Amino acid sequence: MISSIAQLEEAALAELSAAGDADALEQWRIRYLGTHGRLKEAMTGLKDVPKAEKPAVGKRLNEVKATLEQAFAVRREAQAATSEGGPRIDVTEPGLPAGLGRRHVLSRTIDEIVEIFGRMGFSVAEGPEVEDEFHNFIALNIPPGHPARDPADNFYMGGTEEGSKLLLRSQTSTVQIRAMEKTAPPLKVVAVGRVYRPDTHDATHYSMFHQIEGLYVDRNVTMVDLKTTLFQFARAYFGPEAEVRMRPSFFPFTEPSAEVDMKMRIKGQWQWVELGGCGLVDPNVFRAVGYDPEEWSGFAFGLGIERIAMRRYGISDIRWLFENDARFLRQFG
Ligand code: FA5
Repeated sequence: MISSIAQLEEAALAELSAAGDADALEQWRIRYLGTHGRLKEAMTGLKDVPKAEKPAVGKRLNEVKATLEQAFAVRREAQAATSEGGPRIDVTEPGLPAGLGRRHVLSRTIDEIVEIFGRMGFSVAEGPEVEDEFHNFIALNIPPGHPARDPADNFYMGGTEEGSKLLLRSQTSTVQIRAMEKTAPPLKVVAVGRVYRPDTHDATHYSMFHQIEGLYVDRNVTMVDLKTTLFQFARAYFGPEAEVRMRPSFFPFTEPSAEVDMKMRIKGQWQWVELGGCGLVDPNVFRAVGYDPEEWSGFAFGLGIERIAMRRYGISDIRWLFENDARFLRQFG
């Protein structure tokens, strides 16, 4: 029995290497490994083998089965790769051009803006997107009970006790506090990042957007310094005819405060566009970080990056910036 198994194995392997195409391989499989194939036949014959020999013969049959199955798998794979029937791979054919990605129009805008402020002497500061109430509110002169802390206007994330709640930051002004905690005055930084507000999505509002924050602290800083800085930025970014206008406004962390508009050309027409807020740092903010408000003064501003990118690149709906439709994004390469 053992010797006839060896013969079976030998014959099977010889025939396998002679099988020249997919059809012949399949025929071979049916002949040897099929439900009524020769191997199955031999296994059925096991019941007639004397009891003492059964274990050895059974073991041998199993080995042959494994060998044949493996040899078949190898042959079939090789055959599929080279034969006409299988997938044809011509390694000499030129490949398809690899689709190169490109930077997102918002990332580009951020780089351009940071570059301009970098040339004006601002270094880059950072802070976390998940903030505590101290940095998002208290240090920014927004006390408990202030409407800006309303749960309907913020994404609170946890903590129940007043004063120890966490939230997704609603403005990059939090980074003013983080920067001043870390560095003694004077200080000149910009911070760019995501902020979150439960605003209803429309053409100009999204629940996650980006701001650029600027903070300059030194002796005798005035509104003139603030306006000059914003003006220089506007000219560098929107062109030599761009203009800046400030309208009186209110923010808890600046006094006086103003809305910033920039005049830019949109589809050939000069228009005033509101981009953000600004003002002189409120003395209470300095006290919260241990700066002496008698000695130090400063300005701060916060601009919406999407609004800037939309104006600059003629994008009329903010939602397109976040839908990741490649046909839209490809236009800004
Ligand atoms: C602020 O967030 C202040 N922190 C700005 C500031 C900084 C004032 C420093 C003084 C000193 P405001 O909530 O107005 O301000 O938002 C600033 C800008 O963010 C807006 O002018 C707008 O350009 C942008 N913005 C606000 N909400 C959205 C929104 N839902 N989607 C897209 N952009 C928005």
